[in-house]
Amino acid sequence: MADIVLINPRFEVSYWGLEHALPLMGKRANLPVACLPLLAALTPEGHTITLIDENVEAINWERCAKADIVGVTGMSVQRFRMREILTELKAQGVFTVVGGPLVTVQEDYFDGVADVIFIGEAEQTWPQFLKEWSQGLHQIRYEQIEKSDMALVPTPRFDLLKMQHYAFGSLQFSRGCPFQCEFCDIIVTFGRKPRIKTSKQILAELDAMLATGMRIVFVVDDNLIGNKKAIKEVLRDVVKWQERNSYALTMFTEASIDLADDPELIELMVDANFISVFIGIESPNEESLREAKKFQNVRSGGTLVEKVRRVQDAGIEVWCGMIVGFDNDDSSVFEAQRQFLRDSRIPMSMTGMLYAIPKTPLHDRLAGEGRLDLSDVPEFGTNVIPLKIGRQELVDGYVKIMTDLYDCEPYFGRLDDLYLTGNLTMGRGRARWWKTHKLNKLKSDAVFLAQAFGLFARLMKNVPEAYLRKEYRKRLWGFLKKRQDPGTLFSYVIHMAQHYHAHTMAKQMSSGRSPVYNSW
Ligand code: B12
Ligand code: SF4
Repeated sequence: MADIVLINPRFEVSYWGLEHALPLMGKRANLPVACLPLLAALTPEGHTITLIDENVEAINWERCAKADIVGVTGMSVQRFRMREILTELKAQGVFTVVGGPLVTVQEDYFDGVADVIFIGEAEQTWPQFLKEWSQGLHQIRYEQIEKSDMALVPTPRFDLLKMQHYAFGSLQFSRGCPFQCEFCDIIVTFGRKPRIKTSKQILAELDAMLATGMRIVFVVDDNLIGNKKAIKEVLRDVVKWQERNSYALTMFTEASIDLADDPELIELMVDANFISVFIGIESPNEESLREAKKFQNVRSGGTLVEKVRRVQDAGIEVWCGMIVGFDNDDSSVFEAQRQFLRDSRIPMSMTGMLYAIPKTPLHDRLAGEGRLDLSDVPEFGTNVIPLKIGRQELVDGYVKIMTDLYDCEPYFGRLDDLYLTGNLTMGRGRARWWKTHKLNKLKSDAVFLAQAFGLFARLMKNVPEAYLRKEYRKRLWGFLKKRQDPGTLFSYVIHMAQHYHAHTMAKQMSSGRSPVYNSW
């Protein structure tokens, strides 16, 4: 039987990492990576398992040295640290394994630094490896060919995480996405057939999450609505669960834009207490969307702005991913992107330069055209050599967009347009239920108020720049004059912390104090 340690390495700065905001929020990481507690749950009884998230605690090398197996996970923004950790462990003679999103698309990156690599999902291969390892018969490479049956995925071992250090929790309902975006590695790894857990499993996970004390949860699905019929069934059960548990969990997730075409689905998400959704919009340039095979974004049923507004009007805030540097993008793309985000009232946009992830159709195409920069740290921030814009112009335009988007005036302009002029009303399902459960409402309002003012006080104490503190005070006052709902207030103050992160990141990039961080 093995003594196992699993490590999630330190992240580099990224848009969603919130690294600049986390200390202000009193947290060490945004959320726990979902694979660690899941791999622990997939580990057969008899083995011992310890989870280390380097984002919340330092690696205990002595502990690792005593382990029989040390596993490392990671995505692109952890690649240097992944290699460092594996190299250090190897030097100590530790038996190491590596898996996760990065090694799955770039296995040669780990040549010689790990004893065993795992490609793709590991619901079958992880227990298989442990069995073979116990018999001294393990292989050096495991690739799960069949996609995991989600109905068999166990409840993750949230109890092994130090949950108090995370801003949010993470849960997974489904995997896969039916679309075919050319740049996307998710469908390469998880396939285009959405697979979903049963309601029973999902409710058990909600119970387990509740038991950790975490109240805001990211549902880490690639596309929550990949199978609309199936997710509607699950959401009906989640709504009942929320009612039984006094709407204890607030959720946000990722979905495709066709959500806007299905009012019943939006309503169910609202009733289940989803308050925000991340949508890959990528570009207002239709030619670029077609080029990227993002056909769902150019379907009839209204413009992209109208679709975003439909989701917002129902009470779900939209966050988005945007990309510059498609073959059909010329110099006008930067202003078009700014204009689109203004019109659609999206405060939080992860804008990035197109990146060709290995194993994707985009990577194959550009390799064939000789348009890939193969360096591990491309000089211009992306490995794509653009067609209609120069490389320097692309990176300058990207940094300028980020700076403009997260300047105070444009950012709070979009936010206030949505929250104050647009009167975004999140949590309508919860509000309906509270009408007949007034005591629960009072309790919940008190918690939201305490959290909102607690976070605001932290911002006032810890944000070093006086001009930002002044701006945040002005904006809070502007908000309170128009709206007093405690839940929305808390969300508004969270947006200040998110602003601090993105604003700082953009400023550091534009002044050359940090490298250019792309979205990959
Ligand atoms: C939810 C999500 C997020 C969330 C949560 C991130 C987090 N910290 O957990 C948010 C929105 C915050 C986010 C942010 C980012 N993300 Co993200 N995210 C995802 C998404 C959609 C799901 C990840 C997930 O939780 N899956 C569920 C778990 C259970 O699956 P899994 O980790 O793959 O684990 C399975 C296997 O891989 C395997 N496995 C994993 N590790 C190991 C280790 C061992 C030893 C073994 C044996 C097996 C194994 O076993 C598991 C069970 O089958 C993925 C897409 C995807 N499907 O991978 C992108 C993805 C991982 N994100 C990505 C990126 C780039 C980012 C950002 C850098 C973007 C940015 N610029 O801000 C940031 C990083 C922020 C950070 N510091 O956390 C990329 C990574 C690219 C790559 N191939 O490396 C992905 C693949 C999306 C994409 N194509 O762009 N992300
Ligand atoms: S919609 Fe998102 S997850 Fe689905 S294929 Fe496109 S980029 Fe990938």
